[in-house]
Amino acid sequence: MRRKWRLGVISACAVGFLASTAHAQSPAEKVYVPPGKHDEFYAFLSGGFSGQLSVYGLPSGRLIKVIPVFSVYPENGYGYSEETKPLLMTSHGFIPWGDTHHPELSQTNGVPDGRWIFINENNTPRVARIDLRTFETIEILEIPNSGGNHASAFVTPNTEYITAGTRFSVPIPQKDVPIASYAENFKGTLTFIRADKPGKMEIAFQILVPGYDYDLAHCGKGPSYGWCFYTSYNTEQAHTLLEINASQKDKDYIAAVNWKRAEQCIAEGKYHVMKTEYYHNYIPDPEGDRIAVSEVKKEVKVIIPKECKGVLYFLPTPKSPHGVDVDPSGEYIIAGGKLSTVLPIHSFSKMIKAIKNKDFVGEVDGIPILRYESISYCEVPNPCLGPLHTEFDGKGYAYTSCFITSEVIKVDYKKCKVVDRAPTYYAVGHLMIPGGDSAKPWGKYLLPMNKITKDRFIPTGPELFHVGQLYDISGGKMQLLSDIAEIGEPHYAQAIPASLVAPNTLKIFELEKNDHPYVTKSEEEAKVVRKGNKVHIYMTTIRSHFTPDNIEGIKVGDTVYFHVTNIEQDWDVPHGFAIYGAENAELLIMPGETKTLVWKPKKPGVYPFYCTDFCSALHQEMQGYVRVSPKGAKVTIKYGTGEEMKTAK
Ligand code: K7E
Ligand code: CUA
Repeated sequence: MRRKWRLGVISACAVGFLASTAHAQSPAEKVYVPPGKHDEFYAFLSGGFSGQLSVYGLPSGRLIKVIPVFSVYPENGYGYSEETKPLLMTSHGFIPWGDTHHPELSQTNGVPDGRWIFINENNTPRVARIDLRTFETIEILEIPNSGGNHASAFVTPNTEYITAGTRFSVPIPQKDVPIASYAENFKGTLTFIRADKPGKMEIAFQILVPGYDYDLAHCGKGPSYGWCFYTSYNTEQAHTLLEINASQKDKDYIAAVNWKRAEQCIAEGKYHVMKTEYYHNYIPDPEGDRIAVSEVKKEVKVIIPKECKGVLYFLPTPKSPHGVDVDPSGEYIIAGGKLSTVLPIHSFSKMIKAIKNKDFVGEVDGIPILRYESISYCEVPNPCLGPLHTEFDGKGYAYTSCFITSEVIKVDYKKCKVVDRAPTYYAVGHLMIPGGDSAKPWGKYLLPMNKITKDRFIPTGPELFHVGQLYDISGGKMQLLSDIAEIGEPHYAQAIPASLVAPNTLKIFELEKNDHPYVTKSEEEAKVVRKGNKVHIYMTTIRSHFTPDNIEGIKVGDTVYFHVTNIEQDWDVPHGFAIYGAENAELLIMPGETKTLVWKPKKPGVYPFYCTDFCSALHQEMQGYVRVSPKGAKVTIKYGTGEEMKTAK
């Protein structure tokens, strides 16, 4: 804007010069965010096998946060503190690790709204909600009757639901059967989870589907509002050597679910209640006591498609499709095809017409299979090899990643032709455009995330960070701007203008609102309480000391709970807490919050503890001692800071 205005007041000769430099702005200028300036977008990249979610600024590519979700995180005590441990509970016990694939921002009217971001866990099927006021995980729901929760966590346009699909079919309900009985015993489920209220995630229903692998999903919008689409592969139902046995058929299916119809069937009682067990973990009061709780759920509602006509159709799709992506208008459904040489595009309106006309070529378990020719909008000719995933720029173009040929293609999808292509280095998986799977993409940038890094960074031994590559897509041709080092293996990502998130972020937790049962709101209230062999230490931190910082009377055999309240009320002043020999992690306590670390000292002695976060010029002085006496010793509890020791009552 500013540049244009300037053009009006300078000479014609300079106009030509300026205009051309404006167009030729170098990649370095396009990604340079000067010190002290902020990025335009938040980008959220899944961590893959790191189990976390990484937050980057775009266009700079600066890593600005790692949000622990499904893996413990010693850096801040996530999964180690008593307050956060319940988040990682499952029907298989406490699980310290997960595999995250697909983050998805909450939406209002099909547009990301910056309230929450959801992400799936593939290995022990779960979904999580991250609050974007605090950038922390506040809720995790386990998904029963599932194996490999991959087609997840995609949202419907008003975050009515997030959806989930089984990558690995399993016996449902689980039972001890020969693996070779796959075809008769194994099934998949497509799950709809109520997600519009924090702390209230709930499985609304599951749809029982044939035993295929359900890979990816996206939900419809606009005219296709009320529908979600899932790719499947292994319709051959192989249970061994899938690389050959699951690649026999020319076409697999996209499962098209009418979730409005499913809601009717639930209302009409056309479902089964299945006994099962799964965990719902959440923080009921994220600005109060901030303590996570676990609830065990015992049943789910299951819809069987042949008993709920119209809930599910199969769309034949070539060949072992991977991604399924719905364009901003909601009409075009683009599938990947890992082994396909064309890029198939289905038409939603043609699908509806085919359903009306009963234009079926067969059925499986009462699920009609639509005629491919009747639903196909077109097949983009000569796209590339191994098309996987597609995002949209909102200007009529689709960008598809091609794994085998390591490139991104730009497709004018209404005209069904490739208009640009750019190499990626190397073996690209997902790609991401800000808002690129929503009804109103912001466009501007494209971030393909590659599986192989090779020569992009100075070597770091056998393992290299994955590389994401930022492209400018505002012009006619894609322009590579920069390489970004990624944590773990990002699969999918999301991005949103910072202006939709930053103003809502919290700077502190108000000490006033902290109603943790072991909160200590002032140094005067600090104390040590023994209850049998459990010792509760009510401790405060403030620059630059702990209260109490000397504690005696602990004995071998005790379980010691350090309940540490950070009584600071300033932004960005956490204190850390670590004690010698503790078998867990540190605590990193935000202003106004209480966190609890459990310690079981094993040997008599005097144990130092200290603040781990360099919080002031006197941070190195922020330390203390705990005296541990032998089991049965007659040492009484005493504690204090800088004064006479108090005695516990
Ligand atoms: Cu293609 Cu898990 Cu979405 Cu990896 S998935 S790339
Ligand atoms: Cu508190 Cu360092």
